[in-house]
Amino acid sequence: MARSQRGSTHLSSTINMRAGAYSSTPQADVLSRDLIILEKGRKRGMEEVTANCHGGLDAIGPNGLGFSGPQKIIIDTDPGIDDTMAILMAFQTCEVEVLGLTTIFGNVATEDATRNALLLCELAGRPNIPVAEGSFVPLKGGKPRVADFVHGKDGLGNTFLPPPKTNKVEKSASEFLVEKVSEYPGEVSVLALGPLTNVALAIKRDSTFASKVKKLIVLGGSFFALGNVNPAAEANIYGDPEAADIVFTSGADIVVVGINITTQVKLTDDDLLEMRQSGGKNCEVLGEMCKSYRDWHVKSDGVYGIFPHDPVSFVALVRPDLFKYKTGVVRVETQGICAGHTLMDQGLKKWNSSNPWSGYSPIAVAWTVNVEEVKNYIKNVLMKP
Ligand SMILES: [Ca+2]
Repeated sequence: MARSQRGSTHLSSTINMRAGAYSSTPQADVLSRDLIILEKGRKRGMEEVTANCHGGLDAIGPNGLGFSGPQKIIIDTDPGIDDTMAILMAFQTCEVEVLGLTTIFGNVATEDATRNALLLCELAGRPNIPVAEGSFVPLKGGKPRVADFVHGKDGLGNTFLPPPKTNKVEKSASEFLVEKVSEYPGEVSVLALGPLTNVALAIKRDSTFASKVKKLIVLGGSFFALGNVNPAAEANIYGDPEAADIVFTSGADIVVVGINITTQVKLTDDDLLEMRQSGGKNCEVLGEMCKSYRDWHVKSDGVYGIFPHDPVSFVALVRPDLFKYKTGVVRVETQGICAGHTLMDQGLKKWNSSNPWSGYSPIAVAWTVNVEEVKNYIKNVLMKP
């Protein structure tokens, strides 16, 4: 299938620059290095990466406990700069085995999310990881909301990396999700980092999906706190409120990490500089991507640094002990000025009559976070050489 050719003129000039034609500027040096890293990633086989992973210190699990084998995950994603960080973390974490990436609109259009997902697999030296493209529109149809004003026109901070050499798989995201979860019932967790359209479509496609998925970690919503699209709504849920409501009421084993949690963890300018200078495998390219993302945080939130939303959610998957949770039924408003608002019944009151929260399975909502430990975890994984 044809991929987007948008920006091809700029891409070719970038590639020339990467070949050393303009290596006199610091940015050109960085981009040259990125190209080399990308080429290395393409050449490096998955076997080598896996061998390194399981033969090294990483064979020690969290808290120094024995490592009993990686947990299988699929990342549903709209990369996206913070998605990029979470995906690279997953590839650099031996406690997880990434079965594939599924793509969705959000930070970019779905087509661009697919291109970026393929690129990130190459960058990580995992060109064989399947990437299944997801829905181009939310469940109710219409043009999706795309946050390119936050993540750059390419979704990767306007770094305009050259196009991937690999291709997406033929299956759609929802087909891929159903297939893998059915192949390993009770073993596959899904880390959902964008609007929940693909997951909702998987639930609609297979009525047993919710019971077969091991755990669904969702980055989305804002619980008893302001949103980031407007006072009522957070971007991922706002992107497809109908899908989110289907997922949250599906009966699956769900953990939701809202921006009331993720915005407590900040990677400051000092953290970003430390990471960039660390020699971490992909820290140079991440540093380049984060420039405009950081500037947007200054403008939007007065934060001199970034909120690592997606990486925090990844930590909730691999180190759930670094969070505390409350359980309750969560519904999503799908209409009106509060469309996309997530509201949890905390169980503080016995209602006199049934209401739209009645009768659904409770889900876990991250309530508190160990800020320092989560931040250190993110930095340590990303700064691995
Ligand atoms: Ca995301």
